[in-house]
Amino acid sequence: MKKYGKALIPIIACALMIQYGAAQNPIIRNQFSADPSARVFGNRVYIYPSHDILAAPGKGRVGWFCMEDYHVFSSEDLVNWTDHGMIVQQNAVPWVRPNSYSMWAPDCIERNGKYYFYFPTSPKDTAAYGRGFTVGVAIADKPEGPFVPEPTPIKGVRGIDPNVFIDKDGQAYLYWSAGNIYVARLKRNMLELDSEPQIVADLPSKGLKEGPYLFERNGIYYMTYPHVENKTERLEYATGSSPLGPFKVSGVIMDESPTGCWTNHHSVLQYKNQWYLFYHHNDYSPAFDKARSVRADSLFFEADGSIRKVIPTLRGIGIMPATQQIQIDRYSRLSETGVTVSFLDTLDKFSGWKAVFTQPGAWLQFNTVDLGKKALRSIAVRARAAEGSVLRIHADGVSGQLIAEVKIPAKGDWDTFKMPAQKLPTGIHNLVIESKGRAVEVDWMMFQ
Ligand code: FUB
Repeated sequence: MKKYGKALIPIIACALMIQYGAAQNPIIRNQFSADPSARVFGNRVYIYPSHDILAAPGKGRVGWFCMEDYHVFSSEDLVNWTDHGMIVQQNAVPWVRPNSYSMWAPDCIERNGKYYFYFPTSPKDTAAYGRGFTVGVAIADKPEGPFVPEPTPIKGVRGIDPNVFIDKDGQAYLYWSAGNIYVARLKRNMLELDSEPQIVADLPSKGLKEGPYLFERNGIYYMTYPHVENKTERLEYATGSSPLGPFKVSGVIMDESPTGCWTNHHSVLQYKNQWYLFYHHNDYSPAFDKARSVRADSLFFEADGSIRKVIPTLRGIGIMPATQQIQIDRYSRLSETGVTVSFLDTLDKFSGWKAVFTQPGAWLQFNTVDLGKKALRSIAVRARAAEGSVLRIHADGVSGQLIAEVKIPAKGDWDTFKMPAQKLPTGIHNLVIESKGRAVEVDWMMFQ
């Protein structure tokens, strides 16, 4: 195998690792991200997403997708995510059209200790590779890289959204999309097609289909894909008895985005006995749906192997340690009136959200918080109030055990208010924060 190599190494060596806690949706909180391909490698979940940035004059096409590189993220507890930094950059790949800002949805898979990262983008040599998109590969010895791109893209692939599946017999398949979904066998080197591409049958004949993601469970092969049945994409699946199909359209995994994001793109995995759906919405960019954010929610199968529809949540996945900042605005439930959620700073949306209580008795519930094995002693809440108020924290429901009360003086400025807490329960609980006042904003709470 010819390696293109050394040019990339300095880029990767200076990549920053950032760690932050985000059990809540969206889970990637330091940049826009989309099209998550999530994989279990060793004892961690790795996410290989696309990286949306905002176009500007001379940088991509304003009003359209703008994507110049890829990062990889990982977590062991699904709460604390590490950004391992940039792994592939458009202008460091020899065959990519420079500054094409078209590094669309990727995938990554492991074979024999090597990690193969597949990405679709625009080639500079259109005579050789055609106009539009083709798919290339970068290879690493570790899931977080460094990744070294191959000098040329895979021959014979015209399209986007590569997805790779290795069956139990060791045969690898490459899926991709170009209006329809295509499949071809891959050679054992994972770099060349080993069969003519064929259209995957029998998926819906009308409406765009893209973003294929194939997995197998109990002998059923699930071909999952975003499909425009109505106006925007929803996640659907079809089942079959072979990676090549044919497949029978079997249901909807997730309805169209409630926030109007035209695209959705996903992956499905099992980690520590629970299945998860990774997908995207436009949480940090409600007005522009080409600046998206990766989310995750639990996914369940019925006894007959069908997939129960996933309802997107703010709470997301992972058991939240009580000693980390609990972003209660990512609630599991809330009272019918008297509480809303809005951005903390509309000029810096990555600073997150706040809960705004406007009515005494209003509450938010945040599920599965781990209060630990020994009773914690105090609680801290970051809040501000225009009128003095008291926040009451209950375990397991608004009429459940009162575990702490925090006075918030009418101060006007954000501050962290700490109170000793007595008789805090241990173990995992659904916590409720209830306001006794009518003008309180809360950023987070945590126990110490
Ligand atoms: O992220 C760019 C494109 O949008 C992806 O390749 C599609 O799947 C859609 O999510």
